[in-house]
Amino acid sequence: MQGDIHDIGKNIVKLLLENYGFNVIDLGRDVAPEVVVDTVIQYRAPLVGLSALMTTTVPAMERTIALLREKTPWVKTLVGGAVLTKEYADKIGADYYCKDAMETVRYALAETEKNEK
Ligand code: B12
Repeated sequence: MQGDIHDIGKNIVKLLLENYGFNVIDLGRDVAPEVVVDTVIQYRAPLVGLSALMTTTVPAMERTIALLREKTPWVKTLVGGAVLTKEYADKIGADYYCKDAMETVRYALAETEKNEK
């Protein structure tokens, strides 16, 4: 998220998703909400993963989700990172919370199956 330079967990999530055949567009770290929205529009992405490791960067996650809801209503938001919980993810309006990389893969596979039906 904007203001957050932690990226080890995000990189692991990306690596595992790619190993399972997903095409991942990695925006790196410290990313403004508008950049996330513009990228989702450009690629018509079906799923966005957002990572926050600090309590101070969770508000930027909430802003990003709100902007995505407004501008790209089709996209599903998936959040993770050490400071998040399922309850907090629900509170900030995320579609799903994953505690680790493998859970992220399972969610992405389930979503793909749903979209193919
Ligand atoms: C490594 C580290 C750093 C490294 C980061 C290197 C890097 N390139 O990422 C460095 C030294 C640079 C760093 C800097 C800072 N850090 Co630091 N850091 C850590 C530390 C020790 C480990 C984080 C980590 O990489 N864990 C390993 C990975 C694999 O786990 P993970 O990130 O949780 O990811 C997993 C899951 O959460 C999940 N996941 C993660 N992202 C996503 C995304 C999605 C979409 C999904 C689905 C899942 C998912 O899957 C991952 C794999 O299983 C944590 C402590 C901790 N226990 O978390 C502190 C910690 C996060 N840091 C902290 C702080 C305060 C800072 C600094 C502000 C310190 C300072 N005063 O300068 C700066 C931050 C500057 C900034 N603007 O961001 C605090 C945050 C406190 C808080 N609650 O807000 C922590 C918790 C330490 C502490 N106890 O105080 N840090």
